Amino acid sequence: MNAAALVAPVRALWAEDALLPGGWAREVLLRWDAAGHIAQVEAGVPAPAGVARAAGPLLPGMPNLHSHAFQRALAGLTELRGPAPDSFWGWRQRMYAFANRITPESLEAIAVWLYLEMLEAGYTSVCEFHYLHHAEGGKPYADDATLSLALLRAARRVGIGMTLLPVLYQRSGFGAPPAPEQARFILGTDSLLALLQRLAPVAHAQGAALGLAPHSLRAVPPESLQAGVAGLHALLPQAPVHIHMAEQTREVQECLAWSGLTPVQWLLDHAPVDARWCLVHATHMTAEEHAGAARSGAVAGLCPSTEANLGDGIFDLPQWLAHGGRWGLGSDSHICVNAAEELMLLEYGQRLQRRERNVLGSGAQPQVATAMMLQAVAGGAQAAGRPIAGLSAGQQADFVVLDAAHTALCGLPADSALAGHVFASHRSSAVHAVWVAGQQRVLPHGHALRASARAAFIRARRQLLQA
Ligand code: NGQ
Ligand code: ZN
Repeated sequence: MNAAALVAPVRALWAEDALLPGGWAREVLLRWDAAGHIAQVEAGVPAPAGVARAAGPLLPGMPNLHSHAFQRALAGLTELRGPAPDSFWGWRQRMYAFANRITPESLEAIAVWLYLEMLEAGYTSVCEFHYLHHAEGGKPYADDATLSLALLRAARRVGIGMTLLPVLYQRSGFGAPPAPEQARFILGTDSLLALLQRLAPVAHAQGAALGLAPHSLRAVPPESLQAGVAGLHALLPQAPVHIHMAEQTREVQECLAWSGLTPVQWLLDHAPVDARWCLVHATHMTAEEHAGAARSGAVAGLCPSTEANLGDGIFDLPQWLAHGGRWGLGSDSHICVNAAEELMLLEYGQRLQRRERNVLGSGAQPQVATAMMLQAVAGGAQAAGRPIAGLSAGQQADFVVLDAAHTALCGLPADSALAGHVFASHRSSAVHAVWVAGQQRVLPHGHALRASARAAFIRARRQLLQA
């Protein structure tokens, strides 16, 4: 054996329990290649000498399918009531005021910290729904890619996977011109396609994917939606398309008044919706819309903590699943950055509404946390347009090791340990270690950049609040 072979990294991990796409398996050996892709997953093998043993159950990394990174620095600043009842629309005004102060430097500092928090909480990739294109006041930067590049750089610095979705935004409401506070978001369809072309080599070099996000039917006129999606798929045939849908009942009413159709129905009738699409917050749908949208193959993007925080309503996930619908998780406004907590909230919303228990379990997978995690990973990977669909050969080696010694998990069989992690471990995370593309990014004491990233985030937020 030569010296190089002796120091070659061991690209393997053995776990007593691992959550594979088909369910829990015992004594699992995971091997990956130099590019960070899983080469082999073998169950029922004794721990080989020289291979590290996981400190607890091995889980697939969770894709985060919906993020507006800058909003992390707004968390905590909008939880106060005025004289009138507050709503999503009041929050949005505060959010706009905050968005209009963001600089390239503050955006990068916020995103670095946010993505680090995501990694520490079990998310291994993020779809960034990015609509801040211009400088303060709406003045274009010399390069339209300035803030997009800041986000890609942030992802690369902390080692999280990314799908960057530059946003098409052209209207303040159905048929209405943009408002002054939206000036930073406005980009012509051709400029957006040029931006994607400009970003393609940078994204490719770091293993990131690109897609397009028509912001919403409110914000994008039909001809731009059509041209944007066609242009995207001419450039990148498999690229994902994400859009905000039917989050608030008011927008459903406005869409009806504008077109005679509810938003999801309008989209299904006017756009080539298929498995490349992700419908974010398709909260308010009729029975026909559930059936039609699920049949299209599109992923439903669910953001339980943000949807609760903004008073949106509760997505009817059992109805969606009954039609074979796929779904994934987003942390959206980042009022909560914790994959386990989102799963808990998702199930609890269903329980509270139906006055039942264990709503998202099934005959095939009675363990609710296990069922939710497998579905969210599969749907999240589809929405991301990246090979991150869990622990199987060919997928990226993105995984999370739980701490078997955490009090909420200790002594439990693996499927119950995952339930302990999802329902009972909060504010003292049971995440022990996190790997992305075969590289360990989170150690038992956190991410290597934790102290500096935290300090930079706090500094950036302080400056934004003084601005
Ligand atoms: C956003 N967020 O783009 O950040 C939106 C609010 C809007 C959520 N929908 C703005 N949660 O929808 O017009
Ligand atoms: Zn959103």
